[in-house]
Order: sequence, then C-alpha cells, then structure tokens
Amino acid sequence: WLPDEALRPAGRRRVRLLADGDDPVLTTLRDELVRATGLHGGAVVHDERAHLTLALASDARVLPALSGAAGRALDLVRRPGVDGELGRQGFVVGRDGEALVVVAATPVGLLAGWHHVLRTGEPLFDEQVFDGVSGLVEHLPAVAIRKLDHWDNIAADSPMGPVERGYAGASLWFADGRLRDDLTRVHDYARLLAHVGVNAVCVNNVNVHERESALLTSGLDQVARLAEVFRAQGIRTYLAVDFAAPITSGALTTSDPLDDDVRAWWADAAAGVHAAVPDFGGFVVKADSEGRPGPFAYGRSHADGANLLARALAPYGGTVFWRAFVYDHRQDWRDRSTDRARAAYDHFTPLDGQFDENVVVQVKLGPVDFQVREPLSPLIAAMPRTRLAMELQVTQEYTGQQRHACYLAPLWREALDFRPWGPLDPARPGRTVADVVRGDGTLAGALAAVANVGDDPFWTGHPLAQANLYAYGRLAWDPTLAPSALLDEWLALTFPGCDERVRATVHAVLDDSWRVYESYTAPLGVGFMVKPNGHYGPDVDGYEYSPWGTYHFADRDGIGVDRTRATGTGFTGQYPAPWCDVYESLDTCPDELLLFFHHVPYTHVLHSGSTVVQHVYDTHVAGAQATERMRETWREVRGLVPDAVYARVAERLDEQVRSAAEWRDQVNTYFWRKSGIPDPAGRVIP
Ligand code: GCW
Repeated sequence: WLPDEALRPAGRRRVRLLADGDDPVLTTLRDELVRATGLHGGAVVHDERAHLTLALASDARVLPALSGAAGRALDLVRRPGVDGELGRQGFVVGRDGEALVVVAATPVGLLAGWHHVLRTGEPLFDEQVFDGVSGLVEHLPAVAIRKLDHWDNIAADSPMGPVERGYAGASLWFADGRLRDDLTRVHDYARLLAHVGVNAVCVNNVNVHERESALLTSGLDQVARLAEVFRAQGIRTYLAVDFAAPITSGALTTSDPLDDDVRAWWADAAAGVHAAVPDFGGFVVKADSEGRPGPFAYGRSHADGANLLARALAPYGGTVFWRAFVYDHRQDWRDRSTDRARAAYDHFTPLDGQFDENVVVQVKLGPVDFQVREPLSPLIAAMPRTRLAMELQVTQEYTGQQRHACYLAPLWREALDFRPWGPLDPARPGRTVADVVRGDGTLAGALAAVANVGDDPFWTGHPLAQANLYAYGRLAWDPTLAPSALLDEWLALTFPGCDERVRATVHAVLDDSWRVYESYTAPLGVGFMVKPNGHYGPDVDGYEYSPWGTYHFADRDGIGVDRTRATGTGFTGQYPAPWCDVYESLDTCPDELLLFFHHVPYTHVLHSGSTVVQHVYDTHVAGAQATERMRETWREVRGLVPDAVYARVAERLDEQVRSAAEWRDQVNTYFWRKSGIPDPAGRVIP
C-alpha cells in the first residue's frame, strides 16, 4: 500500500509543518511532505495559506487559532496511567477556518496524524467531519505497544530456512549470514508499518540459535543499523534472546536466574544494547518451550526468569515480552491425562502478581497453537495482576501459508470482541479481550503478531496476504474497526482510484475466506489435521501418534477431545463463568468448537441440525467449490490490476483449488472409512 498515487489528496495541497528540530521522526515527516507535494504539484509552505497544518503542540508558533487543538493534544498526555502513554502517540484533528489542522504532543503522534490524513484522503479535506461542540476529533491508539515479531534467522543454512514459518521469501534484513548492506526495502517496510500504526518490531526468531544469540553481543552494530531505520518511523526495536545466553556466549556455566553472575551478565548485556540502541524496546523470550532453555532447568519459575531480564532492562525503560507458549512437546500419545490446551494456564496462573512492572506475558490467541479455529486462551482471562499481550499469527502457518487466500481480520475481530466473563458480569461490565490487552493503570498490555513478509516482490508471497498485515496494525490501533471496512481502506491505498470491479472482486474473494478455509480443512474445531513439520496440506493422522499433544482421537465410533470436567481433561474449568459451563455442555457448546471440547459419535446431531459426519461431508464439498468460485471471480479483474499482481494471485488460486480438493477428499475419505456412514447426498467419496 501507499504507492505514490495514494499521496495525491495531501500532495496536491499547500502543507505546513510547525515543528523544529532534528528528531528522526520529524525528519521523516518533513521528507514525506516534500515528497508528496513534489509528486502532485502542491507545496510545503511556511505561512497561513496552508490547506493542511501539522503542528507539535509545544511549538511556540502554534497560532491562536490552533491553540484549542494544541491544548487538547497536551491534555491527552496528562491523563493518568495508560491514557497518557496513548495520548503521546495520538493526535487531534480540527479545522482552522478552511484549513485542516493536525496537532500532536510528540513527533510520533504527528507522524500518525499524517498517515491518518493519507488514509482518509480527499473526504477529510472536503467534508465536515468534526463534531459540532469543539470541532476537534481525538485519535488515540487503543493499545500502547503494537508489536510484530519476525521469526527471521541469520544463519543462511538454518534448518527452518531463512524465516521460520515464512512464506514470502527470505528475510528482509538478514542475508548470507549477516545484515544486508542495502536496507532500502527495510526502510520501505518500516514506512508501511508506521502507516498502519505498528510501533514495535522484534527482528529475530524466538527460537534463538547460536548466530542469532550473538546479536546481543558481537552483533550489536547490526542491530543498531536496523534500529536506526525503524526509529525514523517511530518504531522501537526488540531482540529475541536465548535464556541460556550467559552459557552459550561462553561467559558462564549457568543461566540460573537467581545466580549473581547471571544477573550481572544480563545487566551488562542490557547496558551494551542500550549504548548501541538508546531507544531499545526490550526482549522477547521463548523459554522452556519446544526445547528452548529456561528457568525450569534450575527449579525456578517463569516469574524468576522474566524478572531477571526485566531488572536488567529496567534502568533503560525496556520491556520483557515473556511468552506463555509453554507445554510438554514430548508427550506420550497413550497418556490421556496430559492436555496441551491446559498447559499455559497451569504454568502461569500461579504466578499472577509476581511479574515485575516491565514484564508483559505474551499469550497466543488459542490455547493450543495458531489453528484456524480455537477457543480463546483461558489464560487471557486469568491474570488480573499481570500485563498481558495477545499474540496473533499474521504469517499463515496453519491458514494456507500464503498460497491460499485467507483474510484473517474476521478471526482477530472475533477474539478481540470476545467477552471472557460473558456479557452480563456486573463486576466487569462488557469487558472484552480488547479491553484486557489495552490494560489500565500501570498494567498496560499489548498486541503482538508474527509477521508475514519477506523479500518477495509483493512482500507477502500472496499479494492479497498484505491485507492481513494491514488489518493487524489497524486493529491494534482500533479493535472496533470492521474487517470489511479495513479491506476497503487497504484497497483504496493499494490500488488508488481503482475500478469498482476490483473492489467488489477482492471483497468476493476475501470477505469470507477464513470461514471457507476452515470449511475444507479441519472441521468443528478439531485442528491439526496437517502434514507434520511443514504444516501444509492434509494428513488427518499425521500428528495422531506423535509427541506433540495435538490429537483428535478418531475411532470407529466418534472423534474429538473430551476436555470436560465431568469426564475429560478438565480444561473447560479454566474458563470463568459462563464459558466454563457453555463449553462443558453438549447442549450449549458452539458447533464450531464441538470437537475441541468433546468426543462425540459421528452421528451426533449439531445445533445446525446436521450430524457430525454429514457436516464434514457437506462443508468439505462446499468449501472446495467455494475456492473454484474464488478463482473464477478473480478473472474479472484481469487488466484492471497490474499484470504481475493478477498473475501471482491467479497462480495462487490455482494451487488453492487443487489443495482444497485434496483436503476435501482426504478428510471425507477418512470419515467415511472410520464411520462407515456413506454420504446420504450420494456423492462419491474416493
Ligand atoms: O506453531 C509453532 C510453530 C513453530 C514456532 C512455535 C512458536 C517459532 O510451528 O515454528 O516456533 O509455534 O510459536 O514458538
């Protein structure tokens, strides 16, 4: 998004900036204004004849007519707790006579205001968009830290490739075992992120191997170069660190969090990284998870581990993002008492209140992994005294790997809107997940997501997968935005002035694509019917006898995981009321999560009126057909979008159609063979 043409509404006008100094974000803003006006015949001016004035509230030249907006921008910052921090990033839009004015308390807020003007485009200049009372409109992000995690590896021969679970080519910044010399595309990328409001980037994989571990020590010059690019867009740089770094660096023989030498090692490391990167964001940590080292080796808790790093960063204002993705990945499939879904809650809830103020516990949306359908992780509702981040997966590991079109904004909106305490709890009236991750007081939360870009010319492999990156940033800024409206924004900014047929076609392909993907893959919340390791394509029993804890337990009578308190693993008990009961009972458990919570016969009748097996047959046939329609629809825009975009999407849709048919046939055949129940609709199952 943001090709030159998208800059026209602002670029064709007279624009004035009231802000002095060499702050890197202001420099970026100045460059933006010069570029936009240079391209479209406007001008950067220094007098009151401007159509658009962007001003720092503290600028001495802020004119009387602007002072109301300036006062309001400063008020935002004076609000206590989280609001003050959000106010620092926000801006106020108003009018000064005929001119549009944008005022912010900080350069970062002002840059956000500029992007707001670009995004809103012509209507902002033409329409009366201001409320009658004050004439001013405040814009604040909902969540203070809006982070993207890159699972990028440095080592060229890394077993998981250059980007773990990356489907868009190699890393944007690492190549041939080091940072690229030419960071032009990183600069462009950072600009796109600033546009959507992302303000934190972790630059390396949470599985931190030897080469990447050295970023924190001998690789700091590389981190500093990257951070400089991000800083200019108001984005802070984070590093994923290895909990055993004191050992792997060769300095110590232990990484026990309570050991004095270990503490001193981390204090030194934090001092070093802050000397190289003064605005360093902090650390992201995957510990005691899928074989990564962690505090358990020393009989210490995850609070001990997180606080060790938090205290090293505290003098510099850094934050530790400590992931809650901790479970036994060496489970015995014969052991029915262990339930991977329970693990995060079981490990972390006893630690609520023990984490330092600069620790954020980062929790995946679902309790198992990033499946196409999971209930919300109950941990998100169970840590009232802990700062929490919800982690989403923008990279489409389990949702078609950027070969399938799958627009994820509807999934994320559902999660952000979810009310963990139900709609009617008087103690927390209407509190949603978005409210939880926003936090309050000193407990500011965050949103985090695994990035989906690489050095692919379209950034994301599938050009339409850009809409997921776009929507993530925008939802983190405002979780109440509608997925379909976000798609309109993305379209207008990506194909400015495009034919209405392009808009209609992309909507037809993407609007329902998440549910379509769900319908031809794993049914009714069962999850993980994917090929092991690569996770692309169907393999119904691929994980059934593996150590990973992701089973569906199909036999001749039925399928699904009994997670009830009455007869199963008791996982339903991790939810507050009413959900602990809603999920427990077959009468109330939503169809789409049935097999996540219950083991039922193939003949079990769903709320929809269909039996389980009938539902599987029907949805898999319909889902595969829907992909054929998507492919047909796309043909409408040939010649209306750039040829290269047309061709790339067309090629991906061919693969999606092929793959959906494979999913349909493998899953339907599996259910037919297990259940012996033919399709009453008479369709042939291979
Ligand atoms: O879903 C799994 C992925 C791993 C990933 C892990 C995690 C970075 O298959 O590749 O490792 O999640 O989130 O840590």
